[in-house]
Amino acid sequence: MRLHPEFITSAASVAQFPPEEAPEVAFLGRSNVGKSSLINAALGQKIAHVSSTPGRTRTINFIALRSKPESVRPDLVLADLPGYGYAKLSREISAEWPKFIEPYLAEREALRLCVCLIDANVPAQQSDHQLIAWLQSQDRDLLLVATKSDRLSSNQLNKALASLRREHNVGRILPCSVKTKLGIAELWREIFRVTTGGLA
Ligand SMILES: Nc1nc2c(ncn2[C@@H]2O[C@H](COP(=O)(O)OP(=O)(O)OP(=O)(O)O)[C@@H](O)[C@H]2O)c(=O)[nH]1
Ligand SMILES: [Mg+2]
Repeated sequence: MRLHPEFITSAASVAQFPPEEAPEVAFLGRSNVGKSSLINAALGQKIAHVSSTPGRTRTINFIALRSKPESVRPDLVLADLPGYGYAKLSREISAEWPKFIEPYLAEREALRLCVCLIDANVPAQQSDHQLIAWLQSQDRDLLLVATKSDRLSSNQLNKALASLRREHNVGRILPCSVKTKLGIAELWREIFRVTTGGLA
């Protein structure tokens, strides 16, 4: 199915969130982990902003997806969230988190799936662990994705995934790469699996 993406809005407060018209999927992870890149790779279009400067995404950026471009309501909405864990920005991000990011994750009824990105090349991080545990405490559906898998040999990748699964105490982590497109089809299968009903 071809989905037509359209940027909706950038929100920096709860008041700026768009109406809840379709199931939503949030992309979360530390600064520079590859959230915006994965969204673009999944859509086959450069719609989310990618930068080599960590912490570039400072707002929740909403993208509407429609199976028919003329539809008024979207069929699905993707949310690109600000990154966390980057030292230079951590104070500002921690100030923003309770203001609108935590309310989004705790209260947004349309939110069906939190795609949590972790870097396959980096050992388990406390900040990721805290977020994953907090989302679990909120009963959110999670999908853990290991990004930048192209930088590792298959042997290194298997070892890294085993260690990350153990450290984060999760049964499954989906390896992805925007370079080789590894994991992208599986990511869509997961998104459709949890959002069925919202897609005609
Ligand atoms: N090799 C490789 N590089 C990647 C991959 N995904 C992202 N990158 C690179 O990682 C950097 C950060 O990517 P972004 O998509 O901007 O990361 P982000 O998580 O959106 O970052 P913030 O918005 O700052 O939180 C860019 O230089 C990307 O080109 C991947 O699968 N493989
Ligand atoms: Mg980004």
